[in-house]
Amino acid sequence: MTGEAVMTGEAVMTGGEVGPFVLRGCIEDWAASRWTPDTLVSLFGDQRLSVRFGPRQHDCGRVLFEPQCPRLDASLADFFEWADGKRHFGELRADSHWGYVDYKYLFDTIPPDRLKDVDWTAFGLDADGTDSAVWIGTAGAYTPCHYDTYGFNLHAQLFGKKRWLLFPPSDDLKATRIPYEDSSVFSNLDILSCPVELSSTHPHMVELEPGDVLYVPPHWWHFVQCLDLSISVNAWMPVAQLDAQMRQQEACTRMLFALLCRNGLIDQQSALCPSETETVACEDTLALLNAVAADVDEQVDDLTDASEPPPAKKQRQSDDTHSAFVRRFLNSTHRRPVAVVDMTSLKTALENGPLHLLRPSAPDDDIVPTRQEVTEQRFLDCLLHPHVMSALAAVINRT
Ligand SMILES: O=C(O)CCC(=O)C(=O)O
Repeated sequence: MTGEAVMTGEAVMTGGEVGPFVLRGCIEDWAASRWTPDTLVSLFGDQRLSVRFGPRQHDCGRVLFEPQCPRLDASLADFFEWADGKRHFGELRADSHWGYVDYKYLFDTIPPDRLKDVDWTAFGLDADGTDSAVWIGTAGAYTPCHYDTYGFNLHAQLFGKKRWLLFPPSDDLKATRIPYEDSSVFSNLDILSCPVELSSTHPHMVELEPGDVLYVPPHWWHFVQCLDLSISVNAWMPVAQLDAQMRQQEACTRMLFALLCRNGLIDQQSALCPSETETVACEDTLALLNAVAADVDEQVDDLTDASEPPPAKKQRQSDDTHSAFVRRFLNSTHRRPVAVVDMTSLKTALENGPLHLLRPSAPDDDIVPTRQEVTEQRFLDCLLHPHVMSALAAVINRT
């Protein structure tokens, strides 16, 4: 896909026709491109960071969501010593577990004068380390499959390698809102075991190497895994119109979630993601629902009709960081599209490690997807499904 012809309407908004791509050779000027574990130890000092752990043997069929992982606080120096097998954290040993210092905002963790080590201006974005999160993981560490509700994402690999599996928003990856987070929607599929449900999806796979920057279009599902000791940073950048709509749908989800918790149908403590630090209360959420409705009123409703935008709409589109970014790199020689991968190659890649996959004893060759029984959990997943929230928001906007 080339040229400006496609850069209108929903394709611009969602990255739909463009798909994920890697930019190579664009961060050589970043001081952060020379970051090593030693650099990070000196930047982070003695502060203690929450580390997430998981087993190096994976039980196929079971998604290990973040709230189910053991966590403990450690300094980065202790974490890297643990990764080298020079110390243990109780039962947690580097030969049986992976460890992940995940999703840490740089403005919270490194000295302010070093935030400029990360510099997104070369990408046409007004952002540096202040807007970025860092991810430091040992081989096998992963983030379960999810999509981000807001914005588009740039993820820069600084040290080691990371494998990304991406799926377009139109693929049905069995969304669940439990664990609940305002900014991510998780998949109920255990991607590591390459379940049969993936045969009707469109997996795109790439292994990022130091210096690579991955563009993740809005709402693309992703499963991300460190292949060896890995350091990366990312920034989520806004997509104005889409984000306003999503804020409303997220407020609807939050309201329903709060109602279900209040009535004892969901246990809030075990259902919340670690990033949700506050209790979700109906009263606060109603206020939020009203505040975001005002935002949506200000945005253009119809994302599809952009072939001849009226002047006001044109102005808003040219202001949009996302369309500017995609236009800038569409024909760039630095750009490498991320390719679709067939099921056999996907399965082989996942079986080659870094985790040891424990499959149930029955061979899975003749497994065909069966209609899922409607359990209480599944009913809740359906009730809170993003499609339902989108319909609910549309009804609210009409009334
Ligand atoms: O690197 C990871 O483990 C997850 C990153 C991620 O989900 C993101 O950048 O949106």
